[in-house]
Amino acid sequence: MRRRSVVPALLLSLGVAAVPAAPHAAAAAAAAAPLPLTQVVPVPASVRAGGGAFTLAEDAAIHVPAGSPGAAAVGRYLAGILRPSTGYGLPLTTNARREGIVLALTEPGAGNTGAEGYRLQSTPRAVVISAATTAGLFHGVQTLRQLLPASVERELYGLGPWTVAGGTIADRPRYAYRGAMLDVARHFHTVQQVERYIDQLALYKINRLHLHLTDDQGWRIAIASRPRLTAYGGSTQVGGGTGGYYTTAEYQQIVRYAASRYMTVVPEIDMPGHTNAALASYGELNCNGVPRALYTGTAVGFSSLCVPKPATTQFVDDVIREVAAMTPGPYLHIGGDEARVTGRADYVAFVDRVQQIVRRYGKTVIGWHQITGADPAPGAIAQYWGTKGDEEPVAVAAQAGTRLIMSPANHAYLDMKYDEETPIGQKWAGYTEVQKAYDWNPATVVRGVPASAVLGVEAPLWSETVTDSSEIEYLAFPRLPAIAEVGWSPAATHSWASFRQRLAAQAPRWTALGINYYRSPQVPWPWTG
Ligand code: TNX
Repeated sequence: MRRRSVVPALLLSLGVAAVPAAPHAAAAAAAAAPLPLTQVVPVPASVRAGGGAFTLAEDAAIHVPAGSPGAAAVGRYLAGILRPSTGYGLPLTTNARREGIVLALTEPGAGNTGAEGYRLQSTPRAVVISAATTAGLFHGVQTLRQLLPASVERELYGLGPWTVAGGTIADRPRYAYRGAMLDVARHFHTVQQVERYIDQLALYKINRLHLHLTDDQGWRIAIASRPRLTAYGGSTQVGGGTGGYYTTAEYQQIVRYAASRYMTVVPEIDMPGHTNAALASYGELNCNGVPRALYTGTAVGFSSLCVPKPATTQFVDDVIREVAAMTPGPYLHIGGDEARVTGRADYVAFVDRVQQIVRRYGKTVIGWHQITGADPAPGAIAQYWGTKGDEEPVAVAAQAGTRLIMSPANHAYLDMKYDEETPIGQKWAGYTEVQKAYDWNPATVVRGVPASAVLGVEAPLWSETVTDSSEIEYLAFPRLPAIAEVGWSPAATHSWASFRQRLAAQAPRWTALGINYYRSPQVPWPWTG
C-alpha cells in the first residue's frame, strides 16, 4: 500500500524541529546525518565534499531536459523509486530551474563524463546530475539512490529526512564492459526472476547481462525453425524438474527490460560441447544419428555436436540467425568451453565456421577463452575464466588483438561457495570469500595480456545448485558489488579497507529491497535487529 504524504511529512518535519535537546535526540540527529558522498559502491572516481546538504522537499520536482525521451524515462524511473518511500508527488518537469532534483544533459565532450559517466552536485538548493548521455544520467541516479537513507528503497512510506550531503562527485567507469552472467540452463529462471536480478545489477552500474541460454540440461530460448529444442530440450533441468524456456516475446521482454536499465543482453548459445539438450532434441546432430537421452545431472564435458556433418552447420546457422535477429545488442556468445569430447581439428574448424556465421548475421563474437586455442577472428572477444593467470594462448591472442572479458573463476565466479559452510554453490575454483572477490586487478590477472586488451569484467553465476531468486541473491550479495567496483572504479581507488566499510553500509539497503545476502564475517555489518 502506498501512502500519500502531505500530513505525515508535515507532522514529521514539525516533530523533528520541535524536539528539544534530549538524550535520544542526539541519536536521532546522528541517524539523520546525511551519508558521506564517498559511501557509494562502486566508489566514485572523485569526490569533493562541499558546503550545505540538500534536503528533498515535499513539493520538489524532478527536472528533465526538454526533448529527450531517454532523460524523461530516467526521471520517471527515479520518481518510481522515490515516490513510495517519501510519499512525495515528485512531478517531472522540463522547467529549467535548478532546484530540487535536476537531470541535465551536457554537450557531448563537455564535463569529461564520456559515454557513461556523470557529475553529481549537491547543494542546499538542488541535486544536479549532469551527463553527456542518458546512460550517464541513469548511473548518476544509482549514486543518488545510495546517498539517500536506505529506507528510500522501501515500497512503503519511510522516515526521512531525505537528505544528501553537500559536494560534488565526478565519476566515469574504468571499463566499458561490466557484466553479470546468469545460467538459466542448469535451472531455469523465469522472466520475473531475471528482471529482479536486472534491477539489483543496475544499482551497481552493471551494463551487460549475459544469459547462458543453452547447456546439457536444457535449451531455454525458442528457435522457430527448431521447435523441439524447447518443446523437448527445454522440458527438464538439473535434478529433473520441469525446466522451461523463453518464447521470442519473453526473451524480447527481458531485452527491453534490461535496456530500460541501460543493460545490453548478451545471449550465449554454448557449442560445440554443453549441447546434450540439442543432441537429445535432434538425432541428426549426433555422429551416429541417434538422439541422446535428456540429462539432469551436473557433469560437464561429455557432449558434442557432430562437427563434420552438414546438418550441424545448418543447425548452427538457423540458431544463430534467429538469435541474432531477436537481439538488438552487438554481441553473440558462442560458448566454446569444455569441449572435451570434440577432437582438436574439429574444434578449430567449428570455431572458424561459427565465427563466420556470427559475423554474417552482423554480431561481434564472444567465446570462453578456449577459443584462443583455435583462431579467434578479428574483432573477437574472449572471456577468461581460468584461475592460474598463466594461460599462454590467451596472452598470445590478446597481443594479436583479441579483446578480453575477465572472469577469473577464483575471484569472479559467484557460484563458488564462500566457505565450507555455504549450503549451495561449488568449490572447484576454491572457496571465495568477499575479499577474494574484491582483491584482483583485471589489468594484471593474466600474465602477458596488454592492459589495453581488457574490455572489462564479468561475474558469472552458474546455476547447478541455484533454483530461485533467494539463492541467486545469497551468492551474488555481497560479491557482485565487489566485482562491479573492480569493473567501474579507477584502479587507484582500490582499497579493501574502504570497500568493506562501504559494503557494510549497503546492507540496510538490501534489507529494504528484500535482497537475501550472505553476512560474511569479513564485513563489519551494522547491527540489525
Ligand atoms: C565451468 S566456466 C563451466 C560451467 C560450469 C561451471 C561451474 C565455464 C565456461 N564452464 O559449465 O557450470 O564451471 O562452476
